[in-house]
Amino acid sequence: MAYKDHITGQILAAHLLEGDLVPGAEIGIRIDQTLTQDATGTLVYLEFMSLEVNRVQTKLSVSYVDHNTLQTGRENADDHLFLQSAAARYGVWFSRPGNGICHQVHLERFGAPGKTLLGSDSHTPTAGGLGMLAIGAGGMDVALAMAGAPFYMTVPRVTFIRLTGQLSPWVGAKDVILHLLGNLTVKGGLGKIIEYGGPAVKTLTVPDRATIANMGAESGAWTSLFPSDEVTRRFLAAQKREKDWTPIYAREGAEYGEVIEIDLSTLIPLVASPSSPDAVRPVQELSGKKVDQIVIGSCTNSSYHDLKLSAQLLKGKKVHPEVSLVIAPGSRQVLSMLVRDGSLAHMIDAGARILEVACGPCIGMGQAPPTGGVSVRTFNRNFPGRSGTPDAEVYLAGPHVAVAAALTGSLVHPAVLGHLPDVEGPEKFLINDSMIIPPSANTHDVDIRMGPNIKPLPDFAPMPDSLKLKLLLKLGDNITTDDILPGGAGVLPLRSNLPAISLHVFKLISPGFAQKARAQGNVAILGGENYGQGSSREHAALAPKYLGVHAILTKSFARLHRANLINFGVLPVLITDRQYDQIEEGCNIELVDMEKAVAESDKIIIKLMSGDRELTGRLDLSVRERKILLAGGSLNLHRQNIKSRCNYSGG
Ligand code: MIC
Ligand code: SF4
Repeated sequence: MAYKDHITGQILAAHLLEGDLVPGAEIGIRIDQTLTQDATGTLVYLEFMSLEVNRVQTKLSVSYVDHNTLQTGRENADDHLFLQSAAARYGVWFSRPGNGICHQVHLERFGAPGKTLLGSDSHTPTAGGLGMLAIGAGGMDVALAMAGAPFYMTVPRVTFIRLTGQLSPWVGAKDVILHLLGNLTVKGGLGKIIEYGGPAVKTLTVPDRATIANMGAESGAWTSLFPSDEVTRRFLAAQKREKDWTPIYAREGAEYGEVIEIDLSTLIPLVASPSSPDAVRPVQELSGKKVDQIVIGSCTNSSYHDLKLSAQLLKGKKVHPEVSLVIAPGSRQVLSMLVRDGSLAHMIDAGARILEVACGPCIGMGQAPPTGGVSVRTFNRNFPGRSGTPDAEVYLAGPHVAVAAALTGSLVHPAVLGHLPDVEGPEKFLINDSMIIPPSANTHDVDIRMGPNIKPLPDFAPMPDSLKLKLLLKLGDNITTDDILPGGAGVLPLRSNLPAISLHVFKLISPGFAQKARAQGNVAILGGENYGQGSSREHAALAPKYLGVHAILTKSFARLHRANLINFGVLPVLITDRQYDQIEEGCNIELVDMEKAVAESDKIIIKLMSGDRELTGRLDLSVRERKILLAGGSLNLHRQNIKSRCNYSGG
């Protein structure tokens, strides 16, 4: 069957546990590896604990600490101890704070071609640069995979990106993915896997491929995949992991849903302008625009190659006096190598401010730009407010453009820098895994340490027969999870404390929402296209649910957020453009015979109380999803399953 000929099909077929490989059908696949990061990980481990499984069932599970590393109070430090002790208790590898960003470290030390990886972070697809099927998911789905359950997904359509030509000087991998995002937009990848091939793939290094796969997440795609070839083998060998290499190519005659050709020679330096990763423009069109801040780092562009290149471009020069240049290397391996080869000295001498290896400014953990400031970042997201400064203008770019802006004080074509240094990948990376604690064989007597900020998971009731709801918010298209529940140094430390974090729901776009929802009790939200794009944070579903949000009515959902809503028993209802226009903010609605509709129908009656009109919403749900919703969420369903198992064995 043709679906098995592309790389996607080959890996899915080798991991298929349930269902058929027919695009659009639901399948369950075996997960080989999982990764969690601290900001989503505390919930994952609380969820895993409630599954009552003694030890992770995957081949490898890693818990990283990279997001909440700013310790302005005890909360983050307490969470780190919780995560470290939970890892020790359940047989999970633990990457200590200071070891690096999960995706960068996973690429360096654990990722392997042909395997499956499920991560509680939307940029898990970074490992697709190695030919690994790497998918971002909500924490509950990762906890279940750790417990040995299949991961359920709809069989994606596969888009083939055929790369030809060769990148010109001053153009990098970031420009490839920005170019693609400009065409696809932030919803163009929904329901798809983006697979790369063609004669130019071999000209891209694994870190280049990882940059492209990383930011493919911004298109809404399930993931992105590169072949595993000689370049992959060399990268793994340089990481002393050649044994993990296996070749993977699409077979002759593989059929794709769509083919897009990109001639790399035609690409030019690009930026994504405020405030969406698909608002892509040639940097030259913005030439002369003054900038206040440059940040180089994040899981998109913080590899050794990108930072060595930045250092070479900065060497012997000075940062523009009106610009703050901030650099956060992606991992301790990267930083250590930059120290040894002298790159760090070039950065410091040029005036760069060096941060610890972590997500840092990418998730608003420090380095907010000044009021109305212009910041150029080598990151993957520039959603409004994400930088910590609501009116800042954030541009996304690759390291060439970022360094050129840091030195000249303006957005310019990086060729103004004159000489382009030749930066080759190292023959060997520096290997030192001392900050990664391996799991031990005997884990039973490990105590799990829970600080006072870590609150238990809530109990939710099963789905009621019908529900009367106040439609508290009417929103537009492409609402992000940062809009729903912002990041930043003030909010992130509350990720383990649902009552406290729920007070921040929608605070940037509708101040006072939390209080109003609480007072109201039963609430619905109306959205446009692509509701919930962005992060995997299940808090963006769980915290609204905690406040009483029981249904989201919208034209379409982002894949990850939709799964999180279902996992927490929030009903996703699809509506048409016309229906969207007919529903007003503040109105009262009734979801008539909701329980019956979820059990057996693809439709649900939405009664508009004023004017007594009825609309018919659409329920696009699998049998499995219906069961979860009826139980009041995934946790309830699994608790019920555990109970019936115990009753059975007890009886
Ligand atoms: C992000 O880049 O938005 C994050 C922060 O890494 C999130 C995860 C989170 O919210 O903790 C993601 O991408 O999933
Ligand atoms: Fe961290 Fe930013 Fe990457 Fe998210 S996108 S994992 S916050 S570096």
